[in-house]
Amino acid sequence: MTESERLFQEAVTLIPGGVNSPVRAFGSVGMTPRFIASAEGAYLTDADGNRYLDYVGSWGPMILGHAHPAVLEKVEEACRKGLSFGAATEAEVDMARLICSMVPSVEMVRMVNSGTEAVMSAVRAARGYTGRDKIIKFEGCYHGHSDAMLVKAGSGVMTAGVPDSSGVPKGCTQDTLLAAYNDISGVEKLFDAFAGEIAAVIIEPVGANMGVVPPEDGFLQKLRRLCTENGSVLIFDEVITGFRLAQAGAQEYFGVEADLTTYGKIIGGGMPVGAYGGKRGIMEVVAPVGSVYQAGTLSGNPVAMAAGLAQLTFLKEHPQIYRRLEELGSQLFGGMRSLCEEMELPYQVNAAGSLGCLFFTPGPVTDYAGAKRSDTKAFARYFRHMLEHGVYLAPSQFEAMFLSAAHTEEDIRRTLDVMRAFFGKR
Ligand code: HOZ
Repeated sequence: MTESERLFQEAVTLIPGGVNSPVRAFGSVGMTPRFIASAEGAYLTDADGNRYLDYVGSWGPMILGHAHPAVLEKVEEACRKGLSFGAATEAEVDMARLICSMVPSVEMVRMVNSGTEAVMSAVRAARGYTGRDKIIKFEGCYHGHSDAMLVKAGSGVMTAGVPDSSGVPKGCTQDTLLAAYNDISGVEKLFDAFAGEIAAVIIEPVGANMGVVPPEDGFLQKLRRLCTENGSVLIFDEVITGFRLAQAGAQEYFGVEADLTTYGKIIGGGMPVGAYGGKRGIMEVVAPVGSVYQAGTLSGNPVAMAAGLAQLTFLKEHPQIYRRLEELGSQLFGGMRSLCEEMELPYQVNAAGSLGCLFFTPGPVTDYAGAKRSDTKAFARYFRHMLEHGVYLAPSQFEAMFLSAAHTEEDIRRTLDVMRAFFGKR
């Protein structure tokens, strides 16, 4: 028995499913998880000493690679000064200034501890600001696990085959209206049917929790227009795309501004952090200025701020990283497309910059229904082959591959060779 197997055997007796977040259980690929002992650059090492080329990157935040010296140094420095004060610190002001300087639509920002918390709070702020209750979300978009968002959510909810979680009272989701990703006419119909009632539209500007589903040309722009015309708040959930597709995330990449933006792990450089921010007029509804309550002892935690400040400062000072990530993305995802053509595989490679995925389905994937048509058994076989050959992918068809600045051309060549070997032997 391997050390990972031994740990998992004990874990399932102590932790539900043996993991602290469902996708990590490897359930949808019919395996048991590898327990990770350490990571550096683009590589992970498991509890048995196996090394893997990592395309998860802690689900996005390790954009500079694991254990980046610039981040580690600042974290170590901060730890020596105390781990939590539950009081205001200079680092929080620095962090807010930095985020506002990098994202034009963010004029004020509030730190929280996760993407889930950021979304929950942003939706509350939008409702408080507009005095309306209803929100529109898109099928297959994942916005964390707060009650109102667990309706046809992506990510682990999708692989678990439970589009609506139990334990969520109907009352909590009755104001969550659903639309299909990339279907603007569906959104228009909701705006007509619920005129004057919609507080916000929330979207992952690139769907990255139903596999990767980019917005079609003009889709985000049309949402922007609909929100403006109807006095509704446009919320971009940039937990995945923020500071990844560009400094100002998807808003810069696609040239559309949100009213509120939510961030997660990437702004903590790997530490547990989230934030929501946006137009001053909206953010001023948040307590203690306004009447929308939201709070937290660990919000703006000094160690987390140190990590986030180091990572975001590095990104700001090295804008060429974004060109590099685009190049790596074209090499990997372009290479995967060429492989599909060359080997006559009827599969789809969807990508946006350094995010992408392979869908095991012949038709284009533009929404949740299309993503669900993917052959998840074929994905599981592919996943197993990649893992056995040292390439660590997200253990689910409905997650993204994440590139980092630490990946190299050689890493990508090797990844494509491992893929080619899998498809060659089918
Ligand atoms: N919600 C994450 C994937 N989209 C999974 C997080 C984790 O397991 O760490």
